[in-house]
This record gives sequence, C-alpha cells and structure tokens, in this order.
Amino acid sequence: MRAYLDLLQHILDQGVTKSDRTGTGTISVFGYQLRCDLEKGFPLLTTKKVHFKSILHELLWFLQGDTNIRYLVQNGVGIWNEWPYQNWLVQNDLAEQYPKYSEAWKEQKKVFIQNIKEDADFAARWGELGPVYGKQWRDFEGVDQIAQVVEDIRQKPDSRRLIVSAWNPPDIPIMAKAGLPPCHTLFQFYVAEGRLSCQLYQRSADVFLGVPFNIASYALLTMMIAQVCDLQPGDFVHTFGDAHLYLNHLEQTKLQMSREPRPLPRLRINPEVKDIFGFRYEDFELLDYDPYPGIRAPVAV
Ligand code: THF
Repeated sequence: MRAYLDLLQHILDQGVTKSDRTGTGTISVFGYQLRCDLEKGFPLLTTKKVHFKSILHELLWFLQGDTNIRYLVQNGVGIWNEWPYQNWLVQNDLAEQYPKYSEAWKEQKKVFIQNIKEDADFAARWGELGPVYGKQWRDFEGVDQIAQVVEDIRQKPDSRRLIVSAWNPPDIPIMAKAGLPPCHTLFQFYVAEGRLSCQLYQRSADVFLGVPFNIASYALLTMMIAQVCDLQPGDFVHTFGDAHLYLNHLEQTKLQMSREPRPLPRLRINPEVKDIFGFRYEDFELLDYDPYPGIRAPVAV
C-alpha cells in the first residue's frame, strides 16, 4: 500500500489549508486517484493496524439495508457512534454541558452507547442515522441497486452502466441534518477478461481515519460481488474529490509515513456463498496480517 503513503505525501506537499464544516481545519487537495490490483493481496494498510472486523461488520450492515447503529454497537463497532451521540446531545440541550472530546463528553458517550445496546426503544429513537448508505443501496426510491447491479454484471458484463449511487438529491437535506450526506457518492463496476473492477468516486475523504477503511471496504465488496458473479477480482480504483488531512491528524500522519510497508494480507472468503445477501461474518478470514501498531486519532464530527 505504498499508493496510500504517496497520497499522504501528495497532500502534505501540494495541499492548501482549508477550513471545514466541523471547524477542525484541514490540508486539502482536489482530485486524486489511487489504484490497487486485488490479485496482489487484500489492500488493508500495514503501516498501522486497521480494525478489519469493523470494516466487515459495516459492509454487512450496509448490505442489509440497515441504517441504525444498534447492529454495529452490538458487534463492538464504534465507528458510527459519534453522529447519533452528538445529535442526541443537541436535541436534549446537552451540547454545551458536554463540550466535544472533553472527559465529560467521553463518559456520557459510554452511557449513550450502553443505552443503544440494551434498550431497543431508545435505539429506535436515537440510533437512526437517516437514509444513509444502506437505505440508498437497497431502496433508492424503491430500487434495490445492489440486487440490480449484481444481476446486470451477470447478464450484461460489457455494460457501461453498472452504477450504484448513494447520492439522492431529495434526501440530502434530511441526511445533512444528521451531518452525513454520503461521502462515497457513486461507484461503477467494469468487467474485462473475466475480472471485475470497481471505481469509487468519493466527494470528501478523511484521508487519515476514513480512507484506510474505505479502501478495504470497497475492495471487500468487489471481491464479494466477483465471487457471486463467477469472476476474478480486478482493480479497485479510488477517485477523490476533496482529499484532506485534518490538522489534528498531522502528527499521526508523519508517524505513519516513517513506517516501511509490509506484505499485504490475504482474505479468504467461503467459496460456497453465491448470493450477495447471503454472506455472514464467519464467511471471511483475514490471513497473514502483520501490521505496525494502531495510531489513535479523533474523528471530526
Ligand atoms: N466523517 C469523518 N470526519 N471521517 C470519516 O472517516 C468518516 N467516515 C464515515 C462517516 N463520516 C466520516 C465513518 N467512518 C473511524 C473510521 C471510519 C469511520 C469513522 C471513524 C475511526 O475512528 N477509526 C479509528 C478507530 C477504529 C475503531 O474504532 O475500530 C481508527 O483508528 O481507524 C468515512 O467513511
């Protein structure tokens, strides 16, 4: 994954300082492309430990069309917790009492997440993210885009219309209320010489925290769809709009860039599964993953 370190270097060299919605501040570039050949190993960063379990649960959750964090919380995945928590604070006039990232904020977050886990009614009321990825992938104005694209790949592999869009303009204001219009705006598949490739257009990319997840997630999705369509995985092409490093991630970025990448892990998928909605957590096994230690960084909400 030297390609990822090249992106970090490119942003540090060419990026401009730009303020952002979250008030954190970023260094940013506009337009970049990164490519991984999925036959050369599973593209999970080795220069820091990336929590593959979260990536897999999140993707299975998207594929089920779920948009409530409860499934993730129950499986120990915390990556979507900040948004419902912050929303709950604001709706209950507690945002001033619990300033972001303070000790009190962190303690209260644990209580909130415990409630999501244990209380189904509380989760139904406060765990909803709105019409995010799961909803748009499986039910975009009644269209199951995932079922459709799998069918199209099988029937018309030469098609140049193998597209899934998470960008639903009428829903954008509803998602914006929760702070979450989709970052992974649109993806397209391409079949040639028996290999399935996927290109993602990401309008906004948190390169230190989000991108390692995003690369692995779309690589995983491409491998799963390839398997159910009897194809080999090809390339994952990652095209970026605003690719940024948050100013509070710069020390972490430099530490990561000082590390020499190691060989990529491999991913084993249960070959029996032929239905894109039939995969379970146990159908996946990550092999030979030998990363450097993880690097903590706060997520901008
Ligand atoms: N908003 C922001 N500011 N950054 C993002 O990466 C992001 N995402 C999703 C939606 N909005 C976003 C959520 N995805 C982590 C990783 C992915 C996320 C959100 C957070 C994160 O905190 N990772 C830590 C901890 C990992 C863990 O808890 O397992 C890490 O060290 O990697 C872009 O898709």
